[in-house]
Amino acid sequence: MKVGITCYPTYGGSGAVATELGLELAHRGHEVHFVSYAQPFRLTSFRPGVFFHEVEMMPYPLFEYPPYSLALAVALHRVTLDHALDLLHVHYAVPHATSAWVAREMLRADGGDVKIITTLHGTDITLVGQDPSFEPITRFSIERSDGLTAVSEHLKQRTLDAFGCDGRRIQVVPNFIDPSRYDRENTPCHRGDLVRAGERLVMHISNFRKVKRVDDVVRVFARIQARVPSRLVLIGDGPERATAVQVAEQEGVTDRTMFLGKLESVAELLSCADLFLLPSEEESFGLVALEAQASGVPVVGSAGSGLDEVLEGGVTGWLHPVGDVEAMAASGIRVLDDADLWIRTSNAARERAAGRFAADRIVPLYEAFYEEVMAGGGGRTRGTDAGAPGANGTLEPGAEPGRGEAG
Ligand code: GMT
Repeated sequence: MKVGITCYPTYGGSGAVATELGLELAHRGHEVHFVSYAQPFRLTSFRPGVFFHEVEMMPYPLFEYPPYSLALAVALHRVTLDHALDLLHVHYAVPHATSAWVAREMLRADGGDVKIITTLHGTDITLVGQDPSFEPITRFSIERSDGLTAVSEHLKQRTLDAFGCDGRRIQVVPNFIDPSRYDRENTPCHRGDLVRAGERLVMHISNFRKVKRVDDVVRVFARIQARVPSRLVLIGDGPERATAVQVAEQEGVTDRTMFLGKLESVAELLSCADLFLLPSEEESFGLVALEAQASGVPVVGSAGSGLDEVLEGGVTGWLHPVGDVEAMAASGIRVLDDADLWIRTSNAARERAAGRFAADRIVPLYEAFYEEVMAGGGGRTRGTDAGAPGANGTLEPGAEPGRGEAG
């Protein structure tokens, strides 16, 4: 199949998932064309069957807000025509689903066509997409997609609650990892550069938006390090960094806190972490928590959103109510203090990540969904939608493609 993929190229989960998916698809023989305003941050080297098309924007003094959505629509239209794409798979609804719809309207005006699949990732539904300035067009655009996927049951439900989606079926396809990239034993680790002998390494990775509650990361760490000699390593950057620095000062842990900035290759750092903190307000999935688990790192985070589907509470990590820094710290101290518990949790985390969320199991679910959409399905909810296992729009990881809803 020839697939166009549009995503945000910047540091973040949706761009990471879109890029890894494109690379996996190319590996399986598909031709993949990325279309975005910059090279996605995980698309770093040549891969056969993978192409990147930069969206060109004409600078013009009249534009205080250059119309990127239109330029993207033009690029999607052009790339679809030039490379005879079968489908456009856009990640993050705002504004990508709208640009894809415009591109398809332009194609149809000339007798052409292309299928559109939109993958909902998180704040495109839970935050940005619901803002009154975007809500009607988010609803319109996702309803015009030929297929919709969401990265968790939690996000699917949030989408139905917020947008109703007029009976459209939303296929849940969880995020995935390549287990061989997160091999704790064999990955070179920089532990000696990050902590001293006898200290434990606590880690957080994100784009430091408010939703990530990076201030809580620092508060939880401060309580942990009062009991267990440890250091906090923060990877990423964003608007809440200044707050995190301030809270570290207030809590008296500045000298035990290190900000490493936006690093692309997180596997080698995760492989030397002892604990991962993700106390977000909400996570539709929490890809980074999956990456941490794949690296054998116990995770402590917030309950009540998509993280519940990624972690097995009490087995691969611990989830507590949003903002409950005391409970999160208590779980962190417990697992760092108890070597047997740490080993059990670390092994369980690795097994869960490699067992349920391996690329080999999840990517075929996308391929099956592509086939279904190309065959004209993927849109309306079917009569079988309620009740039967796997008939609620979810393909269980490991389900045989073609046998579940998508078949
Ligand atoms: O929706 C966002 O907040 C942006 C997005 C990103 O690019 O960072 O993150 C979301 O998509 C990821 C990949 O599917 C998920 O793992 C994250 O949980 C999700 N973020 C939120 O829901 C806050």
